[in-house]
This record gives sequence, C-alpha cells and structure tokens, in this order.
Amino acid sequence: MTELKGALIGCGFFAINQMHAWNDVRGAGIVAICDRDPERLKIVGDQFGIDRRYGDAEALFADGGFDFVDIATTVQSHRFLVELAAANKVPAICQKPFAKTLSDAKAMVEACRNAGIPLMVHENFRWQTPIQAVRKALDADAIGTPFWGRFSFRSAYDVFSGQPYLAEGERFIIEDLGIHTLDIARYILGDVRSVTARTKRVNPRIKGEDVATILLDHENDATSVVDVSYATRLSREPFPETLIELDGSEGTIRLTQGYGLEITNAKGTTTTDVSPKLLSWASRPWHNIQESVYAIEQHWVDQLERGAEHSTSGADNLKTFALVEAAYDSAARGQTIDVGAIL
Ligand code: NAD
Ligand code: 89V
Repeated sequence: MTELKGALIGCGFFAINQMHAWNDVRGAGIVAICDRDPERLKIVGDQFGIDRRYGDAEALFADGGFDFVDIATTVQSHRFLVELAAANKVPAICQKPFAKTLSDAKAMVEACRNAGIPLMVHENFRWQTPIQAVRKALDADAIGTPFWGRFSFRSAYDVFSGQPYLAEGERFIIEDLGIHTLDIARYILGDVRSVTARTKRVNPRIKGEDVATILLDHENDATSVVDVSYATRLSREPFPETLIELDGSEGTIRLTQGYGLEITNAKGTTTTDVSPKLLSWASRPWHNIQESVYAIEQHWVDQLERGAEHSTSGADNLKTFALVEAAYDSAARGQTIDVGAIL
C-alpha cells in the first residue's frame, strides 16, 4: 500500500496525541508540520523527528508534497485553513469545534465540495471503544427500538490547566465538550428535530457556561437528555467518560462509570467490560480519548482508500454543529429550537 503523506497544522496541547496516533496508523504518516509559534514547532518537530517545519500555513501549501492536511489549531483559524486546503485541492481533517458559527461551517463544507476534496471533522468521541460497543449492541437488536436516552458527562476535572483558552471564551461547555456528547446522541439515536436547553455558570473564574442540560427530540420520535457539567465533584472522578442510559422496546442498555456495559432484556442481564486499550503512548485517564484519536485517523485513511464518505464528514458534522447553535439559542431565548429551520 502507498503511504499517504500528511501535513499537520497546529502543534499545541492536543496535537501531541494526533502525532502519536499518526505513527500508529497503517497507510499514512506526517511529513511536514506548521505552527506560528516557533517554540511549539520545535518541540513537536524534535519529538517526532519531522524536519519539514513551517511557521506559516500558506508557505506550507506553496511547497506542497503532501496528500492531506490535519488541522489541529483552535477554532479561530479553522475556516481560513480549511478554505486554504480547498484552494490547494488538498483533502482536509479539521479539529472540532469545526467553526465559530454554523454559517462559517456551511461555507467550509461548500468550499471543499466545490474543490472536490474530502473533508472530515475530527469528532472523535463516537470512535471511543465504549461508544462503539453501545452502537454494536443496538445494531445487534439487543434492546429492540430505543425510545429514550441519556448521554451524560459530569466532572470536576481541571481542564483549564491543559487548555487555558477554555476559561476565556463567552461559550464554554456546549461548544467544547457538549459538542462531543451531542454528536454521540446523534450517532446512537439519530438526527434531531428540536432542541431545548438550559445553561449555567457555576465556576466564577471562567467566562462561559460550565453546566448545560439539553433535551433532544429525535426524528425517529426517541427523546434524549444530554447533560454536561464541569462543576460536579463526585467521590470517583469520571473524566473523560460519557455515561449512557438507553431504554428500548425490548430492554435497556447502561454504559456505567468504569466502562461497564450492562444489557438487560428477556434473556436476563449481561455485563461486559468495554474499557479502551491503553496505547503505548497513552496515559490515564486520557487513554479513552487517545485511543479514539487513533481510530478516527485510521478511519480517515481507510475511507480515502475506499473512496467512501467519512463517518464525521463536514456535511455530517453540520448536523451536530446545528445542535450546538440550537442549544445556545434555546438557552438564551428560553424556547425550543427547530433544527431543520437552521440547517
Ligand atoms: P493549543 O492552543 O494548545 O494549540 C493550538 C496550536 O495551533 C498553537 O500552538 C498555535 O500556535 C497554533 N496555531 C493557531 N493558529 C494557527 C495558524 N493559523 N497557523 C499555524 N498555527 C496556528 O490548542 P489545543 O488544546 O491543542 O486545541 C486544538 C484544537 O483541538 C481545538 O479546536 C480543541 O477544541 C481541539 N481539541 C480536541 C480534542 C478532542 O478530543 N477532539 C481534545 C482537546 C482539544
Ligand atoms: O475533547 C475536548 O475537546 C477537550 C476536553 C475533553 C478536555 O473537553 O477539550
């Protein structure tokens, strides 16, 4: 198999995981990196032995010599960089949150469609081993037709030490973390018709909201609750686990803290350990997320080889991003938002 050559832009906190994962992926490797911060460029270049280093993305594209770009910068630069990739006809992966606004996200999808290049959003949470296990149980008809769900992420983990920018934005938990949880809800229960949300800021040292409760009406008539909090101190810190409850016509599924999958139906109850693997470069408690980074990168390469659409393509991610916009709008106006009307 020919090895695809990738370039990575943005050598910050999370890119280290992306670089490690690219080392493990079959069929691709990173040949060039870019960061406007020379110190970050040196750290990542030296750690991963990458000689081609750029301080400027336009210079990187001008030199070329790569088959895809992996954009690992924060959201402010996503539209510019995705459109730069489209202008150079280079397939692109873009980190979440995909864009600052839904209209930017739509323009980015359009630019890539017009350029004829694949675009995948690095929305990795649906690729976590425990989430995949829930999807497989539903596909195996373990609980019949699901009619209710809860997707819950409640924690007091200090995310601000690694990602200080999270304390600074007007928007916080829905845009940064809830976006993953909303994507999981769509992945498990399907697309969403309407959204009702309430938000709160509990931590006085941050600008945005750190608690959100979101009610989703799915197109298949299932109802779910997405509840996220970084203000919830528990006896056992669950970070970064998403806990799931699903009730179906023939049984129930519970994804419990500590990665237990409990399925109850007419045959009784089974409990399975669906823990993620601890990859050689991973560390607890991040290993769940780190393994999903490897999984989504491998999916990128596999689908490119097949010429097939990615699970979290730009077009698919518009439907997740719309839920983020709808949740903020609902919380601000105290109203239920029709998702179809904004998509
Ligand atoms: P960071 O601030 O640590 O790193 C971003 C890097 O990008 C910085 O080094 C910065 O200098 C560089 N950069 C910014 N704009 C640039 C530009 N135009 N050209 C070149 N370099 C540029 O941020 P981070 O914590 O690594 O987060 C990056 C992205 O990853 C964010 O969008 C964040 O939401 C996302 N993230 C995703 C996950 C996940 O599980 N999917 C986890 C954490 C962070
Ligand atoms: O996945 C993320 O985007 C991260 C974290 C899990 C810490 O919220 O910001």
